[in-house]
Amino acid sequence: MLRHRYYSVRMRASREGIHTSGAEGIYGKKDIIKIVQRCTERAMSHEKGRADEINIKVEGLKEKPQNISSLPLCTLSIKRSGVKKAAIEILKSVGITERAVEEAFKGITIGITMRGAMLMNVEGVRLEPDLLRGVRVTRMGITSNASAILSKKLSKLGLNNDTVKEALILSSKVNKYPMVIGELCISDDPNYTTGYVTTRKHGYVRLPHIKKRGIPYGGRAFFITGGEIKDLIKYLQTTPVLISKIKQCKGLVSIVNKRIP
Ligand code: PML
Repeated sequence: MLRHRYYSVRMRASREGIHTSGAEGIYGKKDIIKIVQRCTERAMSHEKGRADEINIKVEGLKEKPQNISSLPLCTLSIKRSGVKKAAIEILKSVGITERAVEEAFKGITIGITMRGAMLMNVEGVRLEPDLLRGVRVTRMGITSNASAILSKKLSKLGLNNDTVKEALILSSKVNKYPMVIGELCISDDPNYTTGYVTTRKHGYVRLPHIKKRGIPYGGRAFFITGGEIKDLIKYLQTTPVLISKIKQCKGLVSIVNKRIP
C-alpha cells in the first residue's frame, strides 16, 4: 500500500458563481486538518465576500516533491508611465521579443480573466491547447521553515501577505522549468495594482502601477522556448514542488538590467 507523506491541498471559493478566493499548498499529513480549517476560514471571511460554495481538495501525492529555491525578489521603483517599457526591457534582455510582450499585455488586458496562464513563444504566438482556459499551475507549496524565513524577509519590506507569498511560490515553480524564460503577471484584483515580471536572470521583479485601480481583470503569460509543450504542461499541473530555500528579498531598486543576486 502506498503511504502518502505529502498531500496537495487546493481550495476554490465562490459567491453567486463568482470566484472569491483560492489557496494551494503541499503539506505533511499531521498538518492537513489545520490547513483545511484555515482554508475554510479564508473562504468565509474574504474581503470579496463570504463564500457560498467552497471546494477543498486534499490529495495524497504519489511523488516526493522537488525542493527548489524561491526566485530573488525586488520592487522596481517606477512611475506608471514607464512600467510597460520596463517590463519590455527586462523581458527583451532574455530574448523575448517586444511583439511577444505587447501580445501578452493585450491578452491579459482584453477584459476576460482566464483560469490559467497563456503560454507564448518568444514571437508572441500562443501555444496552449485551450486558448480560453489557459494552463493552471498547481501542486506547489513552501516548507514551514522557508515560509517563516520568507515572512520575516517580506515583513521588513511591508510585503508579508498571502498575495505576494503565493505569487512568488507560483512563479518560482514556473521559472524552474528550463523551457520557461520569463513571465508577466497582472492581478485580477481590482484593488491590486502591482504586477511583476520574472526571468531567471532578474528574479521576481515587482512592478507597481502596472494597472489602474478598479480594473477587474488580469492574468499571466509564460514565455517559452523549445521543448515539448505537453511535458511543460505536465510539469506545471502535476509535478509537486516545494520551496525550501529563500533567496534575497530586496526593497525598491531602480536598475534591473543587472543580475539580481
Ligand atoms: C506582488 O505584489 O508581488 C504580487 C503581484 C501579483 C499578484 C497576482 C494575484 O493577484 O494573485
